[in-house]
Amino acid sequence: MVERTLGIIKPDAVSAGHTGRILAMIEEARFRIAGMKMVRLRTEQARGFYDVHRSKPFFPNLVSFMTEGPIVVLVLEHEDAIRRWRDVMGATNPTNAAEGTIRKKFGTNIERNCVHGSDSPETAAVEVAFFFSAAELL
Ligand code: FUP
Repeated sequence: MVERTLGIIKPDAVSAGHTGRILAMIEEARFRIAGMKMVRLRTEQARGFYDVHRSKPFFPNLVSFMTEGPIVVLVLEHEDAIRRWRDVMGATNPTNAAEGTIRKKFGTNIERNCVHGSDSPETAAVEVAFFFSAAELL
């Protein structure tokens, strides 16, 4: 089934100049890019986006990291896109990520792990709508 998922190239990867190489890996994995923009999250937006983690000890660091610079948000389309994008990203902790994954290549640690991906159809729908109107998806 063709699905859409939300991907984010996080501030660490954008500022390090890895955007182009990550986009190349996305295209090599044959995702169709249905939406793409660069934004800088404000604190309240980052808090809202990661609301599910609000009570976690890492939440304040996560919010300050995600607001420290521009991010690239993407809507990626493919059969089984949610799982496929998580496979291409690799494990949350880059240390545990498989060889050849984006997080293995470009992630620094579990907090600065270079990319985000939705984890279910429900969160994908919410996360895509968080950043994109229907008219912005092509
Ligand atoms: P993932 O779906 O792989 O992005 O992982 P999670 O939803 O578990 O975590 C979301 C983000 O919270 C991670 F990308 C980074 C951050 N995080 C931490 O900073 N510390 C942790 O121990 C776990 C997650």
